[in-house]
Order: sequence, then C-alpha cells, then structure tokens
Amino acid sequence: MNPDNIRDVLRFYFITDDAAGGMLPLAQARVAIDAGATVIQYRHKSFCLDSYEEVAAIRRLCRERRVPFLVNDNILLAKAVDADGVHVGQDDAPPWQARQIMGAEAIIGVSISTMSELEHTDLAACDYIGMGPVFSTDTKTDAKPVQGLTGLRDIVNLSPVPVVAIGGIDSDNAADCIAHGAAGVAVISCITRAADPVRAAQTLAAACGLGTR
Ligand code: TZP
Ligand code: MG
Repeated sequence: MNPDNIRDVLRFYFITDDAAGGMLPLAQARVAIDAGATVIQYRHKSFCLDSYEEVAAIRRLCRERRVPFLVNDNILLAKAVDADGVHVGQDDAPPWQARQIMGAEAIIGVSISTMSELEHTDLAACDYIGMGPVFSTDTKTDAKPVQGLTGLRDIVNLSPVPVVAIGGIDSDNAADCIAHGAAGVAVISCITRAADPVRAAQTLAAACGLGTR
C-alpha cells in the first residue's frame, strides 16, 4: 500500500478484545467503525476454530463498511478469511513470510518496542510498525517496558515506514502520540473497557482529528 494511504489507515486503529467482559468483539468493532475507526485488527490470544464465525462476521462488517481488516499473529487465519493484512509480533512468523502468504497487496505490520528491535527487524516486507508500549498498559501481560513519547519519537525518526503508537493510549494522550510523529494510534481498552464505549470511541476519534461516520 502506498505510504500516504497507509498513514490514513493507521490514524484510528482499533484492536478487538477477547477478554473485555461486556461487549463481544463484533460489537466492539461496530462501535469503533461507527465512531470513525480507520482499520480493525482481530486479536485473540487463544484463538481456536470455535471463534471462526466471529472473525468471519467482523471481516464481513469491515468489508460492508469499507474499513481495512487485519488479523493479529495468525497468518493462516488471515488468509482463510481473506483479510486485508496481518500484524506480526517479534515472536511470530517473520514479515517476509506474512508477505509471501498474504500477497503483494496485503497490509503487513510488525511490532517494534526498542531501537535494537528496529535495527534487527527486516522491514522490507512491512507497510508499518506498531510501536509500544508507549504508556503503561494492563491489556498485554507480556508487554515490553514502557517506551514513552521520546521512545516513540526515536523510532519514528529512524523508521523507513509509518508508525502507529500502541499501549495505554486514550483520548487524553492520542494527540501527543501524533505530535511525536505517529501516523495514528492503536487502542484496545480505552474503548472495550470504558464505562461508555460509544462515547469513548467518539472522543478518541476527535482526538485523532477525525469526525464520526
Ligand atoms: N502491544 C503493545 S501494548 C498492547 C499491545 C497489543 C496492548 C494495548 O492495549 P491498550 O488497552 O490499548 O493499552
Ligand atoms: Mg503477536
């Protein structure tokens, strides 16, 4: 995908939460899209085929609403539901393999936390970097140490591809991430675990400089 388009796609990046308690991932995705989310990622850390229909339904919703749909970690699941792309972590399959399986048009992202990871990751197959955690988060139990806004800026300055900030981001700090060079913000709990998810999603969209759909 060309760099201008990918920056727009990354602006309000919503990731589904399989452990939110209240709202299920399909409803979460609908709330995020209604508020103006520019991309949806399906993330399920203990995915099994019982959840296949859930992923397929989110995929259909994204297609109807013309919002790109990505799958976290699981390249074969992404391929099975004809996702628009996949996001891989440092411990997942390498980006080149995601590219090989998903094809030239797919959106491929990779997680980067530190300068060392940036130096040691082959970004040739990547459209973007997910950088974090920028702030502290309870959502990812094995998250790397918090990198802060300066860590974010350092990665942005050296990255050959656009960067989406992740980790502890909400409507109070999203604009700071964008001011530090992020193309956008990736969020989970500020929407999925909010007392009022609809309002939280709308407030985040406004903080990202977006209107509601
Ligand atoms: N990768 C780095 S931090 C994080 C992931 C998946 C969790 C982000 O969740 P939240 O709730 O937006 O902090
Ligand atoms: Mg991963």
